[in-house]
Order: sequence, then structure tokens, then C-alpha cells
Amino acid sequence: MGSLKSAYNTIINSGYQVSPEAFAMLGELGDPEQVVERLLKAIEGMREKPLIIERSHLESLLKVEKPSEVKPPPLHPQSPPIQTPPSVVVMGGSESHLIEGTINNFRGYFINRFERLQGILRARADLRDATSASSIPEGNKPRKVKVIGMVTSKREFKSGGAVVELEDTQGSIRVSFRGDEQLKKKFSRLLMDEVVCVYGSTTNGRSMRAEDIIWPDISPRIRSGGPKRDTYAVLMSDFHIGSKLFMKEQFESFINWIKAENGEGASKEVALNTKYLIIAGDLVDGVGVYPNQEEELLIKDLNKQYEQVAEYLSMVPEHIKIIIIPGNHDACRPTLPTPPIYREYAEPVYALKNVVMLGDPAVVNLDGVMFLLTHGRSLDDAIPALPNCSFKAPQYAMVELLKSRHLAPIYGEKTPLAPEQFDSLIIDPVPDVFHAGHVHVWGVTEYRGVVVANSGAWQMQTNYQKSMGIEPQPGVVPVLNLANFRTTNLNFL
Ligand code: D5M
Ligand code: FE
Ligand code: ZN
Repeated sequence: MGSLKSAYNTIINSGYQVSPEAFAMLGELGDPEQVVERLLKAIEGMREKPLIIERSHLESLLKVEKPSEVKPPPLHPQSPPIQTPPSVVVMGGSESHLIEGTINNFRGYFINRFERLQGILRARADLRDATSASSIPEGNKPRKVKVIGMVTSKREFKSGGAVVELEDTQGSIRVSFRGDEQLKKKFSRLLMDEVVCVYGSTTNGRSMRAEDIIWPDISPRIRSGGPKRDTYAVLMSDFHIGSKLFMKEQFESFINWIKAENGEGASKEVALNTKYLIIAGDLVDGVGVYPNQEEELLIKDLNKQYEQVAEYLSMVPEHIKIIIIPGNHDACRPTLPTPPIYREYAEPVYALKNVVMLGDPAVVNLDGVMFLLTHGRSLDDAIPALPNCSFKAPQYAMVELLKSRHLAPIYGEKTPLAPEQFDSLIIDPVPDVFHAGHVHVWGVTEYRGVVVANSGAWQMQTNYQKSMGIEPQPGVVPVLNLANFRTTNLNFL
């Protein structure tokens, strides 16, 4: 079974996704690792590389003519939970794991989160000798320790001191913070339920005094690959089609731009060399998403909202690949990770030949550039919890998520998480580009060689946003040149 897991990781680390059918087929093979190696070599030689490894790719490699001759996938009662395929799996409407044994499922989910993030921390040269929270060797002499654990409580006292509980799968340690400003800053950056390493001193092994916090973080990216000539990816999200506040006129001028019919000079050049349009969720405004939404809906039927989406997307030149993930306003499962938008609501979008529907999160390899896509719901929880972060510049909160190596560290607030036994919200591998939306404010930065972009919106301020003090900045589109990683912003206001 280990070899299936490693075969799966090899595919993901190469930037491809695996369809559930292909995954099942890999599980039936004697030596999936060797097959995946051959497959990736074969794909390397292809001019148009796929985003998703499908069963057909495996079949043509193995020359299996009739899928019906392949045995149905066996049941693996003892198989490790880590085999759960990624979020490309399209699941039905009612997910059984939401109903059965919830507590155990969440325990399994957090164990997976802890262990994999612990692995990422331990891979750092300076943390090889770290222990986890409950396994500090006993003793009664003061000594220095590096302790890895999940933050399960965080308290600050009027006296200026602070205490954090760090937990592993077996137990916990109480960590106290006192003293210098630098350390206080690090304490206030700690997010609940994230996994970190604390350096400090202990006498009894059950409590310690912190001197430093080390986050999993990312190592500086050295980019390789990417296309030789200018090739653009247009980063978008949050159309909110169906809302009265959808900016029809500006959006239509975007559509005209991407058709390369208007615009001139440099801007037209960009349109002509655009190969990918990425939409990070909230294509429609949906129905029943927030109180009294009906009053702000122009199209009150969800299917009709997607019909309108499809009508617009059908105007995008067919050579441009459109990659779509769901947002919290879309017709999809409400929890993260989120399978793709339900086909029954978005059939006309699915019918477009150049559209690829993926889940949230999704990792895609576009001309050798690895993108991590997520809608960005967890920013609602992370931004208020992070010092120096605000809804006015969401890209910096996204950088903090990269440091946490998790797309939704905080559990139990506004971002609902599904207790899948493989935590696909862990950021691994590290992408070249991290793209989210949701906040309705565009912003781009770079962190350790990773392009971090939030793609704004196409909806003016709703009453709900007004009541929350949210000031959107719609109508601006970040565009990335995959050849040199430069970004530009197109303004359609
Ligand atoms: O989110 C649009 C914007 O509104 C984004 O900045 C998040 C914010 N928002 C949405 N829901 C909430 C809640 N429940 N609390 C705080 N802020 C929120 P959209 O997903 O398009 O509605
Ligand atoms: Fe939105
Ligand atoms: Zn949203």
C-alpha cells in the first residue's frame, strides 16, 4: 500500500491531479510507482500536457483496451486513510462521512494534520532533534528543548504573560511566554490549531518557557521550467453573477478585452497571449447565502445564474483554458475541501470544451508552473486573528498561510472543515503561484519566490458587506506572465 501512496505523491508533487477513476485503477496495479514513473515520462513528451491524470492516460500507457475487463477496485478495510484521493473527486450531494462517527473522524483528521506538518517541520535541518509535545524525555534538570505541537489553547494575562497549550497525539505541554517584545509578537501571530515548533527551556518536561517559535514556512523557491515565450494566466474570482450588484458593464468590457477585439498595444498583446483563465470561486451569487439576499438578486434561480456564467464564458476564445473552483456562493458542498461545483446546477458550464472544473483546493500545473488555487474562505478567520493583516490587503494574510503551511488552520470558526482522513488543506507541495479570492479586494505580492495573488471581484458593495464594514475593490484583474513571473493589473472600471 505504501507504494500506492508514494505513487500518488509523485503525481501530486509533479503538479498533476488524479481523477478518482485513475486513482482506483492505480490501486489495482502491482507496481503503481513504476507505472507512474513511466506515465510522467510519457506526459513530459506531450505537447499539450493534461491538468488531470485520467484513467484513459493509464489505459493508453498500459494498452488496456476495455475498461470493463479491469477488476472492480477491491475494498481495503485496513488501507491507510492517506489514500483518499484529492479534491478532484466529485462526490454526490450527501457525503456519508458527514453523518458517521464524527468525533473519530475529526480525531483522524487532526492526527493527519499534526503528523504531516510535524514531518514538514522536522525536515528542516535545525529541527531534526525536535521532540513532540508529550515525548520530552523525563528529568529534573533545566534543559533546552524544541517541541512540536498543535496550538489547542492560547491565553494572555493582564500581567503581560501568556500561555499556550501545545498538543500532540498522546498528550500536551504548557508553554509560557514572558519577556521580550520580539517573542510577544510571535505569540500574537500564533493561530489556533496550527502546528509549530517552540524552542525554550523545561525542567520537568510537562511545562516549558518559550524563547522562540518556528513555523513550518517555505524555503525560498528557485523556479525552473515555465514557458520560453510570453504566456499569460488571467487570475479572477467572485463574479457573483445573478446579483443586482454584479458589474455587468465592466465585466463585459473584460470579455471584450479577452476576445482581443478591443484594447490596443500592450494590453492587446497580453490578451492575444493569454492561455489560461483561472476563476477561484463565487462564479454566481447563489441563493440563500446570506440574510435577505433575495432583495439583491437579479436572477433568483441558481441554474439560470450558471446559464448566464456559461453564456459569458462561451465568449472566451476556445484556445484559452478556463479553470474553475467553487466558492462559498457556488452550488457545492459547504465544507472544505470542496469537490467541484455540482454538475446538475452548472451543466452549461460543464458543457464548454475549454472548461476544467476542479475542487477547492486544487493544484494545477500550467506550462510547468505550479498553481495552488483556493477560494479563500478561511481568510475570514485568519485575517482578524493575524496582527498586521487586514481585509484591505488580503495577500499578506495569504503569505501567513504559506508560513503556516495550511489553507485553513483555524477550526471551529467561520470556515467549515470536512473531517477527511487526509488533510488536503496542508500546503504541500509548495506552489509557484498561490491564488485566492473571496475578500473582494485584489492584491499581489511575492513571498520567497512564490507569487501570492488575490483576484478581487465583480460585485459592488452589498448591504451585508456595508453592515460588516467591508469595502470591495472590484474590476481589477491580476495577470501573470508564466515566462517571467511578472504580474500586471488590468483595470476595467
Ligand atoms: O465574501 C465577500 C466578502 O465578505 C469577503 O471580504 C468576506 C466577507 N464576508 C463574507 N461572509 C462573511 C462573514 N460571515 N463574516 C465576515 N465577513 C464575511 P463573499 O463570500 O463573496 O460573500
Ligand atoms: Fe465572493
Ligand atoms: Zn466568497
